[in-house]
Amino acid sequence: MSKTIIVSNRLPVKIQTEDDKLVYKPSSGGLATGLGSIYKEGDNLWIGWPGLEIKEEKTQTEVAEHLKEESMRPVFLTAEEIKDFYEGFSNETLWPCFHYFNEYVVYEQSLYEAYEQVNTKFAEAIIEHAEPGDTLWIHDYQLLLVPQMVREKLPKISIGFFLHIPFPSYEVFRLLPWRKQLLQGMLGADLLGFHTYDDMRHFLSSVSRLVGHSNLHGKIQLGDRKIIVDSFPMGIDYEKYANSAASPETIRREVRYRTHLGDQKLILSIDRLDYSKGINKRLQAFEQFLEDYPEYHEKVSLVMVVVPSRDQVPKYKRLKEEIDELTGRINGNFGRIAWTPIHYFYRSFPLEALSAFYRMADVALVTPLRDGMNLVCKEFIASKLDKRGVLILSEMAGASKELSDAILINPNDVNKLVESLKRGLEMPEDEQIRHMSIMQASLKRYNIHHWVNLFMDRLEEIKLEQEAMATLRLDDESEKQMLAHYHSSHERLIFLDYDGTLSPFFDDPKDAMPDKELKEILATLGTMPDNRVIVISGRDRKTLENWLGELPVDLICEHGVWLRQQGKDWNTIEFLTNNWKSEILKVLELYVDRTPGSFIEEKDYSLVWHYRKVETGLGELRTRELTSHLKYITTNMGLQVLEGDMVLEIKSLEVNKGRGAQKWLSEFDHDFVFAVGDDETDEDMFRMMPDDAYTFKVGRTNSEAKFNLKNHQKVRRLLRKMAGMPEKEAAIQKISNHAG
Ligand code: GDG
Repeated sequence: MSKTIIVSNRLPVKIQTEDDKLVYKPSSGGLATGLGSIYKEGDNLWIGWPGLEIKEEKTQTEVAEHLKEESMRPVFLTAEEIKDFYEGFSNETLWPCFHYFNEYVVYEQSLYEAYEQVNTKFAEAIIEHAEPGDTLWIHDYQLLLVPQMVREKLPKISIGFFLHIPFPSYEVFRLLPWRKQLLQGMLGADLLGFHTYDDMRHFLSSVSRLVGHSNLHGKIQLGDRKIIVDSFPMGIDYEKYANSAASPETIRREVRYRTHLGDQKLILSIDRLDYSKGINKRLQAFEQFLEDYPEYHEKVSLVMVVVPSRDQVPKYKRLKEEIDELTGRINGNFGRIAWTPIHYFYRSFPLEALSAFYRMADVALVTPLRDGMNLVCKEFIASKLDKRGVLILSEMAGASKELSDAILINPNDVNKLVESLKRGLEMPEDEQIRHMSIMQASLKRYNIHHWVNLFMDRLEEIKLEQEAMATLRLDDESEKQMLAHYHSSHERLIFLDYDGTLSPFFDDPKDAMPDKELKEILATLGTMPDNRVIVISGRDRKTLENWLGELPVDLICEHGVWLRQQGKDWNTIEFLTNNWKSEILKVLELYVDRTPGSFIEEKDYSLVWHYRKVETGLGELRTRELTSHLKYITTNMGLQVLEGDMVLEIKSLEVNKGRGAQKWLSEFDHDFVFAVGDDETDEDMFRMMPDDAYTFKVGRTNSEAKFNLKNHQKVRRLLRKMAGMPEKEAAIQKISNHAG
């Protein structure tokens, strides 16, 4: 039976040494809770690092045995790997870069090599446990290379990947020397999930600019694999926090804390120690608040929990010192015997203590400078059983996209923060309840289980879609049948599109002239007595005549404006006019002026706007503008606007490849019809073909054609077979054997 394997840097377990013995505690993190329902089922597994260095092989075996019972498979890391892969490349290169702290990024090749090595280790562990048909869900920035590493060994396996931290803008991501490798690593997945639409947009833009894969509505076609990129805002285990807020232990704690704090209003701040969380700015704002509003002295306190994290890293050590200093200064300057402005805790608390803080807080101050999502603000909302309380939330946290009922602030704007604090502390209760109810309803619905289900369902959908596409591929059996039909027939019509079908695309369309192999194929195929080969293209007739005029093929140019049978003169469709051209030309020239790299091609009966050489993104933007502009002005002109591969073509409605092909189909008897093409304009040709025709779409987009061929090389391979020519590799081999 197929299984699901979760992979993350850390396993959902805490292992500690107590009295020389290992003690295992389940992790209570959001991810562990959300995925708990999955990895414990059936044969499912969770693969990851157990969170501490274990040197002795005997202990490793013992740990592995213990974790096996819990459906976990450990990947052990050496002290050096922990230092270079985890503390180094993950936390000193990727973390600051992805959180826009460029000045903190360490660029060091040796750290990247350690990252690659540990990612290989994870990939090997996956390969050891995975079987065809399994589903993998890989998590976070420590494992960006793993999807592709697994894909190479298990090409068919279903892989989902989720990034828990922000994906930075292209302008920032491009600074990394290993940017291409990282993207290619991620692209090994079938589904790539991010917290927000912005993260996904940034990722898609980097993929397009750095590795050259464009996307259509978040779908990237990579060879014959379609990848989906989407946003899945992560939720929390709502019930867990709501229940904990109501538990007797939480209430007992609240009563205890209240006795010490008095009836002051409370502002709450909870974070892991990290420069991305904006703790300093928050303290500055609180300091200014106390300066600006002395009437709040002794009336309000800040409860600040900072959970120790990465404090071996120098930057984090410094940050801790700064926080200590600032807190000391504020308490020193403003404190009174009976009032401590900031209650500062540098440690972690049990869940019930957190819940008590959440319950007691009048205002939660969640002001990260950058945060993938931020779960603390969601937990605060879920804990507010009486719906009283105000959330002040940074726009830079992914959660702000969902929680528009919070007071949203820019964490760098200290004045605004101070003002928001005052507003929050003074917000009327009915307004608090109104906002809180809306946010609670949303978080209840989009909880962690919803998030897990949504992601897994989407991954399954993609796999099904990929399988459906795979059935279109010309398999050996269908190819054999087609060739048998071909050999037994005597009146064959073979329609071949040119660009993208017989020849690859070039930046300059003039460079796509036929090479030696193509000429040989067309000559051989065209000379066979039972064949009539027709090259049917959007190209102008001069070019096609120059390139293919000497070969034994018929030509249909400009999508059917010009037609020529071998040995005869050019023919054209009657009643075609060109009097629309000057008006459209003016519009196109306007767009060329505004779009460096674009140019106009004038054909006898059509105009083409090319944007292959235009800056990525700008070309697509201009095409959308131009298309709607042209569609508007051509409404009553009998013209059509066609989008091709990096081109926009305007021509008479009377002209299309289907009509061109129709002339051959009606004029010549046929017992075998073959048609191949790659773009939208070829669809007209496919539609015109008889039912028993063999129609092929080059590339993997939806089509009227029956089969797919991957690229122009696959087209040539098939045509060589029809022409009875040896396979290309075999031909080369033969020549070299002969020469030898
Ligand atoms: C990364 C992304 C994204 C905190 N103090 C205590 C404690 N916590 C728990 C909170 C919360 C978790 O830690 C912190 O989660 P965040 O989401 O706020 O931040 P990161 O750890 O940076 O997480 C982040 C997240 O991944 C998920 O995708 O939201 O943007 O950076 O659950 O409750 N828990 C306990 N004691 C504490 O003292 N027990």
